[in-house]
Formats: sequence, structure tokens, C-alpha cells
Amino acid sequence: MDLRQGLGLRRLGRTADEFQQDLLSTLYYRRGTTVESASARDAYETLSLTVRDRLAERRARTAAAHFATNPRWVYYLSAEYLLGAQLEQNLLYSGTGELAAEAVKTLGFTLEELEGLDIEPGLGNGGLGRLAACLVDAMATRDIPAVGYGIRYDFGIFKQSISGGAQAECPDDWAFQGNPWEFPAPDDRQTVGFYGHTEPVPGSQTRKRWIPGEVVLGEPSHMLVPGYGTETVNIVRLWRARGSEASFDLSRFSAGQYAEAVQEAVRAENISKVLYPDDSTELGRELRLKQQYFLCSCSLRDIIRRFRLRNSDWSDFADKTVIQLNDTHPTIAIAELMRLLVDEYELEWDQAWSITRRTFAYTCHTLLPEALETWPVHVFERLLPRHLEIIYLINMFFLREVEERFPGDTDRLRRMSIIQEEPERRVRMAHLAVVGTEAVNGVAELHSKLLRETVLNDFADLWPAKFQNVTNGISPRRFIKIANPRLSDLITEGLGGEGWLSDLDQLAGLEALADDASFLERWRAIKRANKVDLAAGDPDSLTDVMIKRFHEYKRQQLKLLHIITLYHRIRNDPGGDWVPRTVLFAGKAAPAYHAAKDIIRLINAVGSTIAADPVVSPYLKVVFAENYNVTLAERIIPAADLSEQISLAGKEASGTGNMKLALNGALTIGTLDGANIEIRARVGADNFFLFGLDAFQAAELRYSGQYRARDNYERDGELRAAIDAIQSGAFGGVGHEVAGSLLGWDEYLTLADYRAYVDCQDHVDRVWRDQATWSRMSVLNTAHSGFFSADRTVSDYAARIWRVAPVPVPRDED
Ligand code: PLP
Ligand code: NBG
Repeated sequence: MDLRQGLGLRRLGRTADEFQQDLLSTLYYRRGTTVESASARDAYETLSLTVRDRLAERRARTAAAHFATNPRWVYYLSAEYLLGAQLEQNLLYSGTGELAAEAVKTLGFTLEELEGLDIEPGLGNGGLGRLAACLVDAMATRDIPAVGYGIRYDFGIFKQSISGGAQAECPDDWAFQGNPWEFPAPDDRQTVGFYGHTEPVPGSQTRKRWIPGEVVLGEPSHMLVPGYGTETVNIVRLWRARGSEASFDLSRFSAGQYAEAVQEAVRAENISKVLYPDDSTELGRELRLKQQYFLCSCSLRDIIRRFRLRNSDWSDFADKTVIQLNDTHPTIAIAELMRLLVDEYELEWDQAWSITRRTFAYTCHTLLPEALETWPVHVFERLLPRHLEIIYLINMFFLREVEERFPGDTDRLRRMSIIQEEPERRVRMAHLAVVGTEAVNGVAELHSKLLRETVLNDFADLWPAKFQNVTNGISPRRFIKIANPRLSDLITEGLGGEGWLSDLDQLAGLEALADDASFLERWRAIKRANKVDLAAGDPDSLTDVMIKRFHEYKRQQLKLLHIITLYHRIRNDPGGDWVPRTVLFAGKAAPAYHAAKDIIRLINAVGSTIAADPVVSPYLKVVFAENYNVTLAERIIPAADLSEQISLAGKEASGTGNMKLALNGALTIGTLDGANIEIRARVGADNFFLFGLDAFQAAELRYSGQYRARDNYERDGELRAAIDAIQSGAFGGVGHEVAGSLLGWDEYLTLADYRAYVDCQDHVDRVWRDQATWSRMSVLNTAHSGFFSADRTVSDYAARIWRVAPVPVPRDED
């Protein structure tokens, strides 16, 4: 199939000369400049557009194949996407890396220089947003017709710097210089209402008319999401809020009230202004609910528009559409689809409900009660009056169903209701998400089990078949091929081809090389070279990394107690045979999360004390890498020897950083939490450093009422010394709050796991001394990480939740 035929379009060149011609013509006609005066920015934009054109060509073929097939589409609704830098990925996925490297020389730049200008859109907080990016990549790679919907925040996740040892935040105006990867689509804009009131519709019991008090425009743009090793190019469509023309108040303007004249437009545009930088506690701010509804309303109207391009019968809607809710953030979509079907398209309630339920599926990403979103009823009522009425109706029918199954069990009704009554009336979004969907999944086996047995157990009693597990996965293209080219080349050589990049299970073939001394030596040399590149510390030291958001449940404070313990040991025995370590932390703390920021300060204070100590510093170095993001992750992960995955068991839903590090041959020290359990099962217990309480023991200890953190302190001399040092001001007087909270309630049982952790780290040191054994374990970690490919994750969703099949896109024939 050649879509250019009849359009008079020529095929984009595949030779070096043709690529260069295209590059120059882009520079002249689209960038409007010349070779002589092209700045680095000009060259970067020009190259990006030239590469983008090649993907756009594939995109056109994809759209045609999808249109002809009229398949069931997957729509992924996510308030966050952490896409990472685009240029290098798109060079790889379009197979133009070598052509580009040659061609940009004519503009007077190297490819590396231009890649350095490629800014990552930081439209997410951490794991959840990065998962969304890995899944859209894998959907395209697996030829699944899909669109990812999100919000085009003007300001992404803040930039972090460390100033005076503490976290400082700077706004991230990520598209300030433009974003060449984006296609604006103003014709597909949507209108979204807020506030106002509802009116009955004469002659109808269920239909209502909603008269919004504020109207905002949602303008989409999309970025291309190519598949690897296939022709499919899907899109991520991001909405940006704009004031309507009517929001400019000409009469005020004429009266000289210039600021007041644009006030309404400014208010509208605030909706997509900034990403909320909290990744685990819900603030319950009205603006956040506004963002969520804005995303859902725009996306659903777009989904319906697309459905109606090819279909006319609503009874086909759920067969052609599946909408995956990425956590509870887009859950309001359930009420919005009901509103659209009942009020605007005039379907009967029952039909609308049956369509809605069959259309949605929900992924839960947490076990922390404080992260399960609820909204005060009064906020909802003001902002989305019609949706609240719909939720009440959904709840009424739902509670009837519960009552039929469990007659007289009023306690159960109270627990399961979508509306919480005490101490304040609130809408429980997770309950709405379970009631209004066909499938609910957790993101690792333990997480899914705990959801069924604890947080959502009443729902699992009612609908056992609804609950599933889909273990997370990661993109091997970005996190090994692009991030770690040296190791990728060695793997390709070892396996005799690049097939592993889209079939990661092939890595198992490396097992045959795990005892080959010369292979192990090369493996080790690559790790060392990656450490030299990272330049965080002595490349021969054990590079021990803890890179993730700062949160008490992740327990950076536990790692810190270990560091202080090593510091004391070395000081007390300067001549000892110590294993040199470089401990690298990276991660952001939510700006209002003071306890997490205190931990960052203490890390930096301890790091400075150690650096100034001539006795300890030859053996121990603490580095805090600023502004953790996908780009930085891609530099750190290939250089890591040891991966710290030390959350309190039962708290980390899955983790995906753990997978990336294991894939790159880092050995994990970890608890039986989240996906650690599955990593350990696959790489083998002998190749994983396990310690600590399991989820059951942790819960039992916490709820027994018997736990006293201080007992551990009193019992354990090294622990006492570590905490005493903090309290006595040994680290510049920093850390009293951290020590106080550990000795007090110790919410995440840090002190309970301290001894097991330190002993396990001693075991790590012993193994490290035997480099041949360490390297063998490292190879086996990589060899058995195939399961953690996001391609597998997507195949699981496709088979068990979405029930969709791939739609192959024909190749370009000439
Ligand atoms: N933040 C960034 C920038 C990441 O790249 C990742 C995953 O690699 C995460 C957060 C998630 O890390 P974790 O699974 O350790 O919480
Ligand atoms: C995070 C979990 C991680 C998990 C990612 C992706 C939220 C709310 N949840 O454990 O904490 O890996 O989601 O599933 O960000």
C-alpha cells in the first residue's frame, strides 16, 4: 500500500544523500534559516523535524491500516507521562541514527551536541508516569491500536537542585524553546464545562440538563509513539486548556482594565498550567479535580468522535473501545461517559451503564491509604454538580446489588459505598473505579494479592473474577539499548543478533555464557567503563545506588543508617580491609513533604562529613545526583553494581526502577516487596540479596501494638551509635527530625529491619570481593530479566483485560 500514490508525494529518502537533502530543505523551508547562520538550536530542531517526518510517514500508514480494520481500540487515560528524551529514541526507532550522524556534520554540529539539546517532557512524577510511557511504547511495538491521552502541562515536574545541602525547586518550563515532536491539532479542540447547575428534562426520569457556569477549551496536540521493529506509529494526545474567545472581556479592556480583561482566560489556562508534584498523598485541591475532569471530558469526546467516524450503533461502542484508567486520577471518566450517553446521546440508563462498565478497566498503583483519592462531596457538588448526581445513582444501584448478595450487612454497605459518610462526606474514587469497570488489576503479584485481601477485599468478595494481576514492565529499548550501548552490543554479540530487543526472553541465552571467563571479563570492563562515564566516584568501588522518589516508605533513611554505620566502623578501624563504596542517591521529594526533605538534608550532611574525613573518605563516598529524571536514570542505571530496593514490605506496589537495574546487571538488595519478589524468583534466590520482614510480618508487628522502635535502638550498639551521632550533631547539627521520627512511631519499621539490612550488606561486601562470582551473578540477573519487558506486560493486558489483537501495518513497498 502506498499512501503517497495519487497524492504526488515522494518517498522520503533512505540514502545518506537523500537524508541530507531532506535535512537542508527542512532547514531552509521550515526553520527559515541557512547553513551559515544555523545555531545549535536550529540544527536540533531541523534534525528533529527530519526524523519526525519519517515517523509521520509510518503514522499515515498506521492510521490507514487501523481505519480499514475498525478494531477494538485501547485508550490509555493517564494524568502523567514521563516520556523521556525523544531524539535518540526516534533515531533508533526510525533507523536513521547513522544517516543523521553524518548529515548533521554539514550543519557544523555533532549528533551528541544536538542530543544534548533534547529536553525531556517531565509530565509525570515518577514510577506511574514512566510506566505509562513504557506501556505506550510497548503497545506500538506489539501493533496494538492505541492512543494515550494526557495533559500537556506548561510546567512539568519541578527541577531539583541541592542548595546548602537542601532540596531547592525551580519551575520546569519544558517547552519554553518549543517542542519539535509535537503536532498541534486545534481543529480537534473540545469544550469542557465546570460549575453551574442542573435542570430536569421534562418527560425523563434519568436525563438532566447541565448548565455549566464556566466553559473552557481543550486544545490537543500529539506526539508520535513508534513501535520498535514494526511499522506501527501510535500517538499520545495531550490536552492544553485555553480560554474561549468570549473569555476576553473587551469592555473591561476598553475601560483600561487590562489585567481584569484577561482574568477569565488566565483562570481557564491555569487548568493545565502545572503538574501536581505529589506522587503519593492526595491534596484534595479543587484545581486537581478540575485537571482530572478536563482530561477525561476532552478525551472521551475525542474517543466518541473517533468511534463515530467508523461506527453508528452505540451497542458496538464497548466492542470497539476499551479505556484503561491509570490509577484513580481519571476515574471521573466513568461518570462523564454516563453523562454523555444519558444526557447528550439520550441512551437509557441501563444501556449506558452496561456500555460504560464493559468499556473501562482500572489499574491500581498503590497500597498507601493516603494515596487512595477521595473528594469532599461539597467540592464535587460545586464543580461537577451533574456528575455527583450520576455518582449517587450509580451508588444506589450498586448498594442494592450488595444488599441482595449480603442481606442485612449494613456494615458492609457502609464500607463499600462510593460515598464515605464519616468523618466527612467524601467521594471514594477507588470505589467508583471498581464499580464502573470490567477489570481491576494490581501491578505486581504481591500487590494484586494485597489489594484483594485488604484494601479492596469487600469488592473481591463480591466480584472475584474482576480482580487480576498484570506485573509491570519496562522498555528494553530505552533502558538498555539506548542507555547502555556497550552492554547491548556485547549481548547482541553473545546471542548472535538483536532479536532480544523485541523478544526479551531471548536474554536467557546469556546463561550459557555466565561461566565463560573471557565473557565475564568483558562484562566487567563494560560496567567499569559505564562508571567512568558517570564519574560519580572511583570506578573500582562498589557503586551502590538508590534512585527513586523520596518517600519514607521507600526508606532512604535505612540506607542512611547503613552509611553512618560504615562510617563508624571505618573510623574505629582505619587499617581494616574495607570494600570501597560509592553510594549514589537521586530522587525528588514533594515540595511540601517535609520529612522526605529532612532525609535529603541529612544525606547531604553525612556526605559532607564523610568527604571531609581523611580516614573514611578513601573508602566511602556519598553522592547526591541532582534532578533525577529519565535522562539521568539512563546514565546511572548502566553504572550501578548494587540496586537498593528496600521499601517496607507491603508498601511498594511494584517498582520499575528495580527491573531496569536488574536488566543492566546490577544485583539487588531488597525486601520481599512489590516486583522484587518476582525478580528474585526469576534471577534466582542465590543471585539476590534478600533481607527483612515480609509483608505479613510487617503488618503483624505494626498492628500487634507491641512494636517499640526504641527497643531496637537499645539492643543494638551500632544502631544506637548511628542515631546518637545524628542527635549529637555530628553531621552539622542536621537530622534531629529524622532521628526523632525513627525513635518515635517509626511508621515504616526502619529500625526493625536495620540489623537484617546491615548484616545483608556485609554479605554483599563478601561477595563483591570475589569479582568472578559477582560478575556471574550480574550476568544471570540480566539473563533472567526478560519477563520484565513492557512488551510482555502489554501482551498480558491485551489477552486478559483488553481482549484485543494486533493489527499489523503493511511495510512501505518501494
Ligand atoms: N522516576 C524516574 C525518572 C524513573 O526513571 C523511574 C523508573 O526507572 C522511577 C521514577 C520509578 O522508580 P521506582 O520504581 O524505584 O520507584
Ligand atoms: C507507583 C508505585 C510503584 C509502581 C508504579 C507503577 C504511584 C501512585 N504508584 O510501586 O508506587 O511501580 O506506580 O505501577 O505512583
